Amino acid sequence: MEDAKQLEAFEAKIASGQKIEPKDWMPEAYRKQLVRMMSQHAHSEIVGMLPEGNWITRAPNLRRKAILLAKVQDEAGHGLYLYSATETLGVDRAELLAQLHTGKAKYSSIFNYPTLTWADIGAIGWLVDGAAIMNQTALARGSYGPYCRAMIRICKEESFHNRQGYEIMMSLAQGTPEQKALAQDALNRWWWPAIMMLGPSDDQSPNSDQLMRWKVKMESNDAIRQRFIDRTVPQADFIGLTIPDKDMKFDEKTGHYTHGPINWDEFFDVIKGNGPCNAKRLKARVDADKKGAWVREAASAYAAKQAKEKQVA
Ligand code: FAQ
Repeated sequence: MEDAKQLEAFEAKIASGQKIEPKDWMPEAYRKQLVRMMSQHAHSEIVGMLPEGNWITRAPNLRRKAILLAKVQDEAGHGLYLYSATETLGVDRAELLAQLHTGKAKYSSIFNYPTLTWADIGAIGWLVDGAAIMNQTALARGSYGPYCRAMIRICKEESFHNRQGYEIMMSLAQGTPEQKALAQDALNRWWWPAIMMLGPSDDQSPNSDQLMRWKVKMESNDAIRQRFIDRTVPQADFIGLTIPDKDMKFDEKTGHYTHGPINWDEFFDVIKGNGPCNAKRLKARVDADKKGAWVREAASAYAAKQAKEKQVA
């Protein structure tokens, strides 16, 4: 079959709601887009362990520590499913990690902000995992089988992460005035970065058209952002916290919240590497890779020895 016919069959399959699987024919642009997006997603999960990992030794009690440990381990698991899913597209994990370590590959802007207080752990679960779920439940309905299947499990775990974060915020908001102030301060610092992590506005999103045509993305960045805002503002009201946006109001006519201007200069600056923690995050990943090299070598040597013994037996 020549390419035009293959493309037609591929697009018809997507239009009929069937999944594309690794051995199916796919246009090179589809494969490249998936590798870009899925590997950036995998890197985000792994880099995303760092801001919360910062508080494991300082969690306020044993229950909170156990929950946070479990959450951070879940994020490592998400990274692993996503690297494996990306490998089904014929790319090597070492190559993807090299792209992260040399700064060629992006990871989510949100993880370049610092976690200054315990309340930030609540804000991350509530807002960052909350935004991630909005985005990922849409991605789970997409066209590439291995990515969608990874999303289903990831979303279930993110749902627990989201609730534990909201529960931390609720406890602080109902606590002493100082505790409530900590929660408000965390909301003030994480609100706008969480809004931005859902990607640039649709008119500045060069990848969206192609990704939506091929049902990798099921909804635009702005549509998901609006849904996240509509769901989150009442949650803030419920626990007595204030969204740091003086223009935020509910529009009775549309049934949606309208919001003030988003500082896209800040977003583009962060993704260019100039956020408050970019250098620190990248260094932590590069150092971890170097420190873990002997483990990978030992595991490979052991696997080679086992294979040899099996051959002899
Ligand atoms: N950060 O054309 P678009 C999580 C880049 S997981 C950095 O709109 P696209 C769980 C984009 O790559 C969070 N860069 O791009 C967790 C592109 O540059 P490129 C990660 C960004 O792909 C919680 C350029 O801007 N989730 O949080 C960002 O159509 C707690 C133009 O943008 C995913 O990765 C950004 N925020 O839409 C873990 C989900 N936004 O590559 C630990 C999968 C955009 O052309 C702790 N990804 N850029 O040079 C997606 O859904 C999409 O890739 C978007 C961006 C929506 C993120």
